[in-house]
Amino acid sequence: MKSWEGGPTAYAGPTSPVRPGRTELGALATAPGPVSLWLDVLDVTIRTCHEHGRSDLVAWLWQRRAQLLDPHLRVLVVGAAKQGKSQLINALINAPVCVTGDDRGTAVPTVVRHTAEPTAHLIRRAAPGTEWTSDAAGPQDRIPLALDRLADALTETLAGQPPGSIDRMHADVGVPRSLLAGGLQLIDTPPLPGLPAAVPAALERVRSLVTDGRADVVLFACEAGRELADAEIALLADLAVTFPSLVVAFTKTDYSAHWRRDVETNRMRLVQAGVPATVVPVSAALRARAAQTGDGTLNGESGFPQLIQLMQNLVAAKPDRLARATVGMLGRIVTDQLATPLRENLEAQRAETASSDAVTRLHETQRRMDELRKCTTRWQSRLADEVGDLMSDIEHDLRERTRAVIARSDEVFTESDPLRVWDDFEPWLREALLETAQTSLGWLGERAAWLARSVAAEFPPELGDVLPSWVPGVEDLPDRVTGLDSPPVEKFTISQKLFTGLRGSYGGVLMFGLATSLAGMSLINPISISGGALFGGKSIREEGKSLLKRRQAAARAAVQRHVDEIYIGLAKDAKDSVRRVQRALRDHFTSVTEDLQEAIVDSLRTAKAAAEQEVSAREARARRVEQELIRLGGLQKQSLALLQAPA
Ligand SMILES: Nc1nc2c(ncn2[C@@H]2O[C@H](COP(=O)(O)OP(=O)(O)OP(=O)(O)O)[C@@H](O)[C@H]2O)c(=O)[nH]1
Ligand SMILES: [Mg+2]
Repeated sequence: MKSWEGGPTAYAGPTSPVRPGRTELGALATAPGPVSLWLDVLDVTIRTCHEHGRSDLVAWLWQRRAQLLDPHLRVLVVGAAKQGKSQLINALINAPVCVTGDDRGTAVPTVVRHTAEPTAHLIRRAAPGTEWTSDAAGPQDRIPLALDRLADALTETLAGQPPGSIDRMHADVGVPRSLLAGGLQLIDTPPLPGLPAAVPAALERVRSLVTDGRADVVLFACEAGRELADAEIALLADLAVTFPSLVVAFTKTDYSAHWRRDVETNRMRLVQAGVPATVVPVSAALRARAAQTGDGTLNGESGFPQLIQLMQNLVAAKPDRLARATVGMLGRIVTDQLATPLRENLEAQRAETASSDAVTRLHETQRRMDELRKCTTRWQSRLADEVGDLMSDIEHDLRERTRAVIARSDEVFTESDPLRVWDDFEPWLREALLETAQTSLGWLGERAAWLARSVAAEFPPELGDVLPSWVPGVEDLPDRVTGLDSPPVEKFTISQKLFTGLRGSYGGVLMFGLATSLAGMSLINPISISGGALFGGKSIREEGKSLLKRRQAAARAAVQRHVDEIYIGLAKDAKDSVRRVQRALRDHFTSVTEDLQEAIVDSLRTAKAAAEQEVSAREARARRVEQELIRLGGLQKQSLALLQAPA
């Protein structure tokens, strides 16, 4: 091809015909060698997206598939305003087909392609997203533009269009150029909004441009005299994810004295940002002058021969290397997008394992089982402790009460003669002992009921009322309180009194008789008889007192023995009762525990089965997800292999 071709009708060289069969998808799909390889990977990727229900990705990949099978290489020229985009295209084909100038810019995308005869139309598409092709609209929506004053004609025609319709318009320019005849199509675009200051709007716009413009290659234009802005680097980094061939053209090199230094700085920045782009410095002004003067050296200095070579290489690379690399990138992105929700799903499943209903129920049931075990130990200890306390308390109570009865009896028999008071004392004693027995055993009943409640309190409250329906009592005790016969008492009979009186008076008579005999009186005289009577009376009184004391002591001893016997009997009855209560409560609470244990074991079995079922279902789900992730990993590997395949 010539380095330049002047004017839209100046093309004289042979056009490169479109290779036969390359436009037909079927022909390419079945083509042997590398084509079928990347196409196979792409088709598997599309199928996988379909299986994952990602219709958005399917549509996107179908569009890229059709595009890759299209032999044309569509180069989308983008960038900030006034960076020389339109001039670059004009200079590439040496024809003023794109609107340029400081006073007016590009208003609608302009597709510049090869035609045998120059043509220019403004095309009104059915919808903004409709493909920018020459046949994107019917004849009534194809507005012819004057070829000799194309830029003015386009500007004027656009000015006459209803507001809001510009979004659905693009210009379609056909020129006979050998460069374009190879299948290259150049697309000029309006400036990206927000650049070079901010990236979001530009990013959104460039994404819709590459989709609607069916771009194969993106050429980003930037003036050579400045550094790429951060927003521009970010935008290029985003494009580099889906476009294996990014070209950054530094324009207007004639305008900047230090363009080489600036271009190197920008190249370094791109490398540092990880943007694999081919950097081409160009000057449209030098190219135009070279075309006018026919100066080959100047044309070389303009940088356009390198750019043309690059474009031709890309056209040649499209069916194989470029398509492979594109499919590799698409495969990597798509498999990542498909794998992300699967990985999240896997994570969520793992998180669910700890918090699932069945597992929570299982843990809760195990906790209840542990609680029941602890509770069993607690209530058994509580029962044993309380029974021990009750035994000692009841014995002590009985002992105290019977001691009080004995003390009262002692008082009675210290002051009174058992002979006289026994008939009144004996009923009192029986009554007092009966009352003691009733009070102590009644208290024992209350303590037994309290004991039952205190053992029941050791069970967790959520189990409800575990008290026995019966009240542990102390019924059917033998009647231990019996009557007490009068103890055998020594009575002071008349003959004993007479004998004691005579024995006492004998001494008195003798003593006084001997004393009075000294006075010459006989041994038996009135004085000695009086003395004898005195001594006899005293002996009778002393003997009477001594007999009373012996009776009282005998009565006290008899009462004490009697009360002790009753105490021993009552204490035995009380202890037996406590043991009976203990056995009854132990049996009751053991049966309550067994019932609870049975119920918990049942629910433990059910919860375990449910948890196991859930775990195995989850594991099966996780296995499926993992297998799918492995499959996606394999697909991604194939895609990466396409990226790394030698050119
Ligand atoms: N000196 C010099 N000026 C240039 C060169 N390329 C473009 N220009 C000038 O830069 C200005 C803008 O050029 P355009 O090609 O319209 O820039 P653009 O990026 O298409 O502008 P918009 O369409 O508004 O985004 C015009 O005045 C051009 O003449 C160049 O290589 N050298
Ligand atoms: Mg422009």
